[in-house]
Amino acid sequence: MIDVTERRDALLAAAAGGAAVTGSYLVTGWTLSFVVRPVDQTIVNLTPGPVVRFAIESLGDAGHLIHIAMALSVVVGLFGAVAFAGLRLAARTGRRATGAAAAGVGSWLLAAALIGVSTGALGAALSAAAVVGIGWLPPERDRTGDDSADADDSIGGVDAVRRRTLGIVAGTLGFVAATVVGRRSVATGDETLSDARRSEGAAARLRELESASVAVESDGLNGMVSRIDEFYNVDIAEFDPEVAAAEWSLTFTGETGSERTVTFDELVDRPVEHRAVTLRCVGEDLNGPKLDNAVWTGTPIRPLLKSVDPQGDCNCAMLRGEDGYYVQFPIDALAEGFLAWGMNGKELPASHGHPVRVLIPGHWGETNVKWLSEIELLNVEDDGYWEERGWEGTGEVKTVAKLWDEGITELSDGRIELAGHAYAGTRGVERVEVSTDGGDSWTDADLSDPLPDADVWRQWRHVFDPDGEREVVVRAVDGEGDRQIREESGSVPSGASGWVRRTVG
Ligand SMILES: Nc1nc2c(c(=O)[nH]1)N[C@H]1C(S)=C(S)[C@@H](COP(=O)(O)O)O[C@H]1N2
Ligand SMILES: [Mo]
Repeated sequence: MIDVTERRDALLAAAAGGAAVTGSYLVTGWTLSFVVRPVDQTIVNLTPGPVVRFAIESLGDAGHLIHIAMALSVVVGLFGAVAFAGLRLAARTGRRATGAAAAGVGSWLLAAALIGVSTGALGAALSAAAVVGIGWLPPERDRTGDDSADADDSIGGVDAVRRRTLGIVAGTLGFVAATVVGRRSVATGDETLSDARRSEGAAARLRELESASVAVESDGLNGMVSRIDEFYNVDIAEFDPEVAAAEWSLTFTGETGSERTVTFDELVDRPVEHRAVTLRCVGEDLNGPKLDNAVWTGTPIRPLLKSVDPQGDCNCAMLRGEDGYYVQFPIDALAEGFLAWGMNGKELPASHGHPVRVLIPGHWGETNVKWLSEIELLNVEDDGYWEERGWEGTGEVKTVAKLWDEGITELSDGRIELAGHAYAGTRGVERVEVSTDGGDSWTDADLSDPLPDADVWRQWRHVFDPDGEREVVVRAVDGEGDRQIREESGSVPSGASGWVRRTVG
């Protein structure tokens, strides 16, 4: 009988652990006040660079799911242990209220230790206390079966206890499911930019980019602007932080003449621009897919930066995001940057840094901090998240011309269309050269029209008659006349180099 009670208590404790996590999530969402966040962040920070990279590259979302499952089980286990202690205390004292109070206070202390005193801690404590308080049954009921509904039948008494326990567990699971579904629907941020945030200007820029594009037969290939849901994503954390615009602010700290905090309303009141900016991740393979372009709505950083009077010795700054991400690079690059709250005429989506991210022209993707919260002006250089893991990805992008699968199309007349994108950061793309004989001879590809934007890719297109198998090679020449580096290297530490080669026909 004792072990039946203990088994039931263990089940209830696990349910209370789940309820604590869910209760916390219910009031906070995936914010810094959610009890799983610090544990998740610790796991992220303790995971060695190659493992993080492997997870992002090879497992994608599955890698994130493994991470989050680890963090979740640790936290459910911690709250479950507290609830178990509460249930034991109830059994010892024979008092339900004592058990519930112990579970509640213990959970609150645990949550407060994880995230500080916050609504998230309260949500965890109340949910755990509720499951312990409702779920606990005096041990005698197991033996005598004097549950009112089944008092005439001692076996039925055990069944009633079991039913009640399963009811609590099922109720908790329902609570978990309802919370997850409910918060999901809160978090889909694909609203069109309101007029106050200058939606028409973005629409005009989108049309301008559209008309600069080269017409291609391929339908799978992005045009000049990547669709938001196809724009690549690189995140160190499992879930996107949820940051409401009204609660967002950016603070300039460290070596400043005067610290300054900017709110979202102040930011969108500043002079607005709609810039086409292309992003590329330093961690991708030479012909990898992590290259995309969008029209971003935002405001230049330079005047804000000037207003805080940067004074550090290194002429450098550390930028931080709400997910615990950080990256350091020179102020000169930062001053060219852009604080964006809109993407392709929509609110900046959660996955791309809602409500505000930074865009640094011509630099690798990792400098473009999402959910930006702090810019710290430094005296000495310091490593960012990826630099601590062996990358050198804070500098300018390498020049690249891509030829993805969806850019290779057989036309109805048997010829082959080759199409893709080329990117050289702020140097701009001057020319894309295509060889269909393995690099013996070269032809200039057609290019999209040049645009006024400083940091935008160009589309290229070339049609040829295959007559058998051909080795196609593509390479770009940047605006300074420098050709894409021929020597092949992998992406670690400072970006892949070489020319994309593919067998076609
Ligand atoms: N806060 C935060 N910012 C971040 C990252 C991150 O994990 N967290 N990833 C960086 C990297 S490595 C890249 S390549 C780009 C990708 O931006 P995207 O996900 O909007 O495409 O964001 C950068 N900014
Ligand atoms: Mo990246």
